[in-house]
Amino acid sequence: MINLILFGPPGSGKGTQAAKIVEKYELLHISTGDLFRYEMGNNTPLGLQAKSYMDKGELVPDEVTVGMLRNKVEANPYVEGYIFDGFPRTVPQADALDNLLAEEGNEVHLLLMLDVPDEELVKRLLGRAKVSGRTDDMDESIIRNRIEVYKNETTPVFDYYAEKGKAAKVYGVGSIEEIFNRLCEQISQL
Ligand code: B4P
Repeated sequence: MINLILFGPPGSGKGTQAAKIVEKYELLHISTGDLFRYEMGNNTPLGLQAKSYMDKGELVPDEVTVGMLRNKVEANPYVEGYIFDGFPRTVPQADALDNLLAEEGNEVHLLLMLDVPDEELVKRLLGRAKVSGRTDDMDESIIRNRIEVYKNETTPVFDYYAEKGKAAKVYGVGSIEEIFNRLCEQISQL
């Protein structure tokens, strides 16, 4: 079993690379962003709650996010491993994930961080807005707030796993295939 976290600022290519990793390693892909968008699309109470945070570029509160993640993991016990995309985004979420996996005698094996400069992130997300219709991608000030939230609230998660010797940084600029190869090189060292 391999359990990976794909980590990085908004627009760093987590969703893009997760799709390729899932195909190669046959892992279950769990993206908290996708789960929230699914709930929003169905106008569920959880979706409406998440929307109020996502539209401003803020994080959805930990208790909401962790509860939803736990449901998804517990509904899929017989898998080759998980790739967590966009989760954990805070240290309490990282603690919750470690505890959840430990209940099954399992653990996170590696966090892979995609390192991309801010200006490239803004360019990519404004580009994605034209096709995705995502409200959180349309306004540059909201994008910049998401990047700030990442720096202030999310980067400590990298240190949390780095202290355990379970984190690697990968340069996230280049072709999708080049970046995928860099990620695979790290995974192959497990
Ligand atoms: P997410 O859905 O996780 O989305 P993201 O960070 O915006 O995007 P990602 O990094 O996956 O980018 P992608 O591959 O699509 O989060 C959205 C929101 O949900 C958060 O702001 C928050 O409110 C909430 N949320 C989610 N998880 C949460 C949690 N755990 N706790 C609290 N709140 C949470 O790539 C972006 C663009 O770049 C695409 O257009 C792509 O085509 C392009 N691209 C990709 N690779 C490229 C490359 N190599 N070169 C050029 N362009 C590239």
